[in-house]
Amino acid sequence: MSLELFDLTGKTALVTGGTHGLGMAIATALAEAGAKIIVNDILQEKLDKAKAQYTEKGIDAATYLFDVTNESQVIEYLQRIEKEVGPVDILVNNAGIIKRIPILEMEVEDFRQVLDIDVVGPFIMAKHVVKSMLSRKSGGKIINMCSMMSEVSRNTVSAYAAAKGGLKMLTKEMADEWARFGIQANGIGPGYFATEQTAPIRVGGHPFNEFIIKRTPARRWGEPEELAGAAIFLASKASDFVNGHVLYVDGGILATLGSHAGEE
Ligand code: NAP
Ligand code: GCO
Repeated sequence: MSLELFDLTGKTALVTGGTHGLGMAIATALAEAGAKIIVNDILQEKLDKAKAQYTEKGIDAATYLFDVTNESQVIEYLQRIEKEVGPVDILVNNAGIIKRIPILEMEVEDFRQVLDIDVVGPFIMAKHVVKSMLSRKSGGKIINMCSMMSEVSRNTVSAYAAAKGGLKMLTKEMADEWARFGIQANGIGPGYFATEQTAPIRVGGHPFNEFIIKRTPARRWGEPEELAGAAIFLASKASDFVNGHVLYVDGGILATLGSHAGEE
């Protein structure tokens, strides 16, 4: 019985922003666990490149160009996806952006854009995916990509922290409203992972790189593939009684205040 709990054969998973980074790693893991995968993006060239990369992995990924913040596009494309691929059983709200600007220097529009993509987008996506799940009485899985900033702040990422903190609470709201219908809504909270999004603070000798390595008990950045287990768990039967939980995959960051100089 045990390993069958993690088998996603016959399931269809939509990973927003799944053309690279953590989304591609998660989509790949779900595919390797048996799911049919669909990814979206807002740039056609990234979809084309990703499709070729998935094909090289032996994965037949369906790709769609739409913006998770545009409700009419989301409705249109979810209908197309249902016709062309099949109903979505697993939604991973992965699409997201960050802007690293001190509050006093941040324009309101910048703040709004981060909130729009990082928390309104997941709201729009989940609302319409769940409407289909309810109409089919199929149950389903919602996985929201939270963050260390769902729990703690750091300077210059106010909009992102407000969004990811909100996304954690939205996840709990989703769990509260939908668990009774066999739909589990949970979050994954990655620590610091090596992707395009963190490249500006990780490469080229940026001081943040040394800071975060010391701040992480595992003393390293995470690799996107290290989210596979958490993603498969929250997408599978193995988590059918897990609701409103954020599973942190952070090398131990949230477990500690950090080590002082004498304890390298
Ligand atoms: P990433 O490399 O920046 O990828 C984000 C993806 O989202 C990109 O494919 C991007 O498309 C897409 N996207 C952005 N706006 C969109 C929109 N409006 N509609 C559809 N797709 C959109 O980020 P990542 O590092 O892989 O992180 C993925 C998720 O995990 C994000 O939510 C991030 O906040 C979260 N996270 C990351 C880390 C980390 O250390 N990397 C840690 C914790 C949480 P384009 O490339 O075409 O813009
Ligand atoms: C930053 C990083 C983080 C990570 C992640 C940590 O500038 O601090 O980009 O926000 O992306 O969210 O969990």
